[in-house]
Amino acid sequence: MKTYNRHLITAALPYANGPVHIGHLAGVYIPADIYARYLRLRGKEVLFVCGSDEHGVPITIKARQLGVSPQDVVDKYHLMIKDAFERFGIKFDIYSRTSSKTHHKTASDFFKKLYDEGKFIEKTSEQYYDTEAQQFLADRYIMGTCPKCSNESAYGDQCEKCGSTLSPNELINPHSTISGSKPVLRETSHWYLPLDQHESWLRQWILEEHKEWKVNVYGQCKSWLDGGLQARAVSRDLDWGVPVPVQGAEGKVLYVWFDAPIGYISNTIELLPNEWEQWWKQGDTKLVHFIGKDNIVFHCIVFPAMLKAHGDYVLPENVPANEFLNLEGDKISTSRNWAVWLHEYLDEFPDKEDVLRYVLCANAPETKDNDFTWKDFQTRNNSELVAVFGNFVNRAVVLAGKYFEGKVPPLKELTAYDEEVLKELPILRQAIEENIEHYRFREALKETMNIARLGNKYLADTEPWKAAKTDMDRVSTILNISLQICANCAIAFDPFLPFTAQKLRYMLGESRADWELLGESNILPEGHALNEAQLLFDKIEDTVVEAQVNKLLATKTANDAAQKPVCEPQKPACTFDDFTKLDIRTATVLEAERVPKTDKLLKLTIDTGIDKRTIVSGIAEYYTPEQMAGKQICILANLEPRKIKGIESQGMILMAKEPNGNMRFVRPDEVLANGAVVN
Ligand code: B3M
Ligand code: ZN
Repeated sequence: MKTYNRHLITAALPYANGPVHIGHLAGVYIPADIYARYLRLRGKEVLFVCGSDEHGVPITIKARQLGVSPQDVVDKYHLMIKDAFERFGIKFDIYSRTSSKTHHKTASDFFKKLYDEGKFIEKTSEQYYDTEAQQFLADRYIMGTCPKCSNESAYGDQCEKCGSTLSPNELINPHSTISGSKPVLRETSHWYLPLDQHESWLRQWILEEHKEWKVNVYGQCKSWLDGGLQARAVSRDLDWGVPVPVQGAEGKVLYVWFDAPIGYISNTIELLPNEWEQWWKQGDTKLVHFIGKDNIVFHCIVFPAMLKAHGDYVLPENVPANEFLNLEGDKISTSRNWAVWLHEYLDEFPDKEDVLRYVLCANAPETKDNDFTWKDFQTRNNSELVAVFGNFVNRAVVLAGKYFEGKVPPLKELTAYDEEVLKELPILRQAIEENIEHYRFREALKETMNIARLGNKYLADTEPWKAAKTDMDRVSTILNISLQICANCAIAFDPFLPFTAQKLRYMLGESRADWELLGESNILPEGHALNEAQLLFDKIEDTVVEAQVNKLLATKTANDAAQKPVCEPQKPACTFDDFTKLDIRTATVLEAERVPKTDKLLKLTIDTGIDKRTIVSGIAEYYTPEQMAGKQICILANLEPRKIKGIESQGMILMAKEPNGNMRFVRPDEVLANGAVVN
């Protein structure tokens, strides 16, 4: 076993384009914080690094939507995220940001070194360009019709209606969301990290040397590696990010996934300008990245390849990525506002940071996606935190107040049961340590809770309130043991529920948690003075969780309303005379052809029963000429002729338009003679 002298812990840098929600917390920040707090308690040298990820296209899109600058967007969310983490007790050693000067310099220097040493390849490709806005378009800036489901608002990288992954050249009628114009393909050159050249050492390093990585992480890496790695572009044509530090690269920035992980390094530099290299470049540093499953490839393959290409840096020892947390059965989504936002929780549930920490850890998506429900939140609070942990501690401290003037009573004679109970403590300690060290935080929390369960059961079994009538020596022993179990809780819960552990230590008259005492049965000396009992948790009523569920239901209703196409309102009234002016009749399409140089128009030759005539109709998006030929339809025959694209159109085809824009022509339910009048 390798010995490590330093533990460098990173948590994924949240995008500063929205606040943090429970999915982020359960997946990344709570486990990372537990791990860091645990190692600190064990006296290890720990550095826990994070910060906002402030580059990338989504931030520029958000800025454009709001009519502000990208800097305004990241300033707002950076502060909001940083503040919420602090209030929630996520104890980073530094929480900085990628728009900082230090980061720009670090990322730029990193790129430059690789560039100078010929570690990139340069390639030219064709990308969509907006000639009006005079800029290249990221995939997200291109919209058009989805080729799979005809959704007219599909993005260049994805259709959010049918979920297909797309590339911009698959879209029908693509247009730029910046100017609305039709984008053109234009050549551009970029730098690529040739991951294929790193494949063989990556295979050895991950697949052979890190078989202990979590199954989901190892499996994802293996399938990437087995699929064969390809060169990845590390620059983009964009005006927001770290400029590419190469002559002639104006208008290009580092790809956000190139600069973001370097943010871990920059933030360390910002905190420890003189010592950062020890943390990143000495082999006795254990580097662990906490991330969500969508970030696995970047942390296990791309970033290690960057570090290796650069040289000198340590590689991650582990990347304990989690799966996703859903909310009330649905995927958490920032854009659909389907989330429990941390800052709102903190405002709405004052002094209940630890309840959320507890529920999210107890239900963390460590091996599979999991679901957060408000009902489960309430149940875990009421029947675990209140009924077990809180109840036990409260009874022990209150009884010590009642019978022993708030002092730890002496231990008299131990029964076999007492000994059995005390023997459990070191076993539980070991189980907690084992689990934390293997990134099994749910299991670790369960074992921690087992200390409280042990105490709660011990009190219920020994019933000191009954013994008080006959045998005060027995009461003294029971309460001594109970208080020692409380003191064990005050240590073991510290990484998980830091606010509660601190409150509990105050009650026990203890100033700090000393992990080395965990498992012992004589933490509190005889005669040690306790403080007043106070409740660690209180019951959460039905009305409170119902209000939260209702808030979500309101979001759902609003989302559904936004999704559902609305029927056009009824037009103002017309008279029967108005109606009879319209000469609507059946007719048959004899021939159909596209009108050259247009996307929407068909030229139709029609038999109206009265004559044969030409009608130009904007239906080419819905019907091909082949589909129209031979079809019986209805026309407005007496519409004044007008010229369309130089062709005289004598009438109009009647079409029915659905609220989503879909159009179909109207015809009788059986074929009739042409010229039959509709009224
Ligand atoms: N901001 C992606 C995410 O939040 C990204 C993580 C960067 S870690 C270097 O999913
Ligand atoms: Zn689609």
